[in-house]
Amino acid sequence: MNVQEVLAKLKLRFPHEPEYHQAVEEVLLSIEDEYNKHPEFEKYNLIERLCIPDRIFTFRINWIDDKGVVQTNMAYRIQHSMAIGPYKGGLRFHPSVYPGLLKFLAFEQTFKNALTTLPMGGAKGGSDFDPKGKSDAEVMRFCQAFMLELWKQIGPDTDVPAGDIGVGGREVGFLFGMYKKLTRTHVGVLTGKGNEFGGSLIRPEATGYGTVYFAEEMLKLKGDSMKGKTVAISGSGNVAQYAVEKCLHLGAKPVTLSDSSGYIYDPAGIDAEKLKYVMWLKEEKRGRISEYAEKYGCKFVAGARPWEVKVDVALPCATQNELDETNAKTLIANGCICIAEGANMPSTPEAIEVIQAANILYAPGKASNAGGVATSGLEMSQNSLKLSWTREEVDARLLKIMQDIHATCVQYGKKADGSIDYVKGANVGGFMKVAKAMIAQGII
Ligand code: NDP
Ligand code: 2IT
Repeated sequence: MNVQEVLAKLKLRFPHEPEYHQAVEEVLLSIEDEYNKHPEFEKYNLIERLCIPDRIFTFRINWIDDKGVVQTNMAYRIQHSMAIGPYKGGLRFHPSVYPGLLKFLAFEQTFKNALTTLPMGGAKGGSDFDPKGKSDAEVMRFCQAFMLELWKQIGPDTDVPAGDIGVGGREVGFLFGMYKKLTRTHVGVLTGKGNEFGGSLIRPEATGYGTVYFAEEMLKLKGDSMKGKTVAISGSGNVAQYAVEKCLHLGAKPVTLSDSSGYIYDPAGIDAEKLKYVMWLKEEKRGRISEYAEKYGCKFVAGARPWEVKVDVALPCATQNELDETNAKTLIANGCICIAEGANMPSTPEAIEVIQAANILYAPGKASNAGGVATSGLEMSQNSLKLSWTREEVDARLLKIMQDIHATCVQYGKKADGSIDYVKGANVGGFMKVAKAMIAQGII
């Protein structure tokens, strides 16, 4: 494989999709050496087959807002790879959603899911619908209209969506309700469901908890731990909230949170009481993080990201490309020793270069945020078994999976000086599993 040739061809074939090109380039560059050791991979044209999704569904959605106006949105489901299990991945509702964004996410998901040790393929979907400022009734009507189109393409053994940005428990509930009404089956077709109707305990916590478990594993290998560390966290949604909670469990001190308007800096630390307020603010009131600064009398920096604060550990948990080269340089100059991504592709390629050159601990999202989809996999297992496990059981399995992913990264990413290239480790580890499965199943 010649990475630049593959990329050039892909860009020509699928122009104007910068996030997709970025995700593919990162993976190809880090698997190149390993790939070229296996002539059979080239013989089966694995790279091209693995970069391009199996299929993409595109559909228009109409729904009626509270004023009686008929609204139109675009929606998509990208089924990327079914090599190792049913298509699996979240749904994103955000105005920035377009096929290129979802293609990057579905591509990443395929390798991430392979790393979890569970049998799940890769997918992603969503819509340019903006849930901000919408009433519960509007969100419900939108979700129902979305499922009215999607239901034929998904199923518990075919494709199992879940949440992502703008899609949480409320939306999954509405989507599940409509699927059930249309098919008259009560099956595990979505994950992140309510506990009363087949959801798994710990699924809401899993991505944030898993990210911090992964950071702890990286630090442990260096004889260190999260205990006593000051932590910058971006975002204030599902992943960020539970990253804060796990930091507190492990004795670390989270000091920042953010949203698309700016970040709060609370040098005293975001404790359990303040976290409870954040959960209420974001999940019930659906307010802005600046209200935290007003309530607790701390700093709110409008239009900025939290990477300028002096911390030991950084956990980007908001969105793609939210940590750039300048941010990376500032974090390192301020003594940051560990970055674990809760979000998908939050660091730009230039930032990753700076971070890796500094040789600090750095985990890419497909390794460190895999706890969310892994616990979705555990939800699927429980649905198939028609039983539910306790919090303790699911949490113990989540921890074990994060430790196993860490071990895979160490296996494939160990450098001559003994340090670990977690980007290479995660990409090669995920790729090898999918590649072997594809070869075994023939040209399909
Ligand atoms: P939520 O919708 O719960 O929260 C998203 C947070 O990120 C909000 O604080 C939001 O602020 C902020 N944000 C979103 N877009 C932007 C933007 N363009 N610029 C600045 N801030 C932004 O989503 P999640 O917490 O579920 O997801 C966060 C990240 O984690 C995403 O990258 C997602 O793909 C990834 N992830 C999620 C998993 C899950 O299980 N939920 C699993 C694995 C990864 P605002 O409200 O102002 O938009
Ligand atoms: O990016 C992700 O891994 C998710 N949004 C979770 C997907 C899932 O199916 O649980």
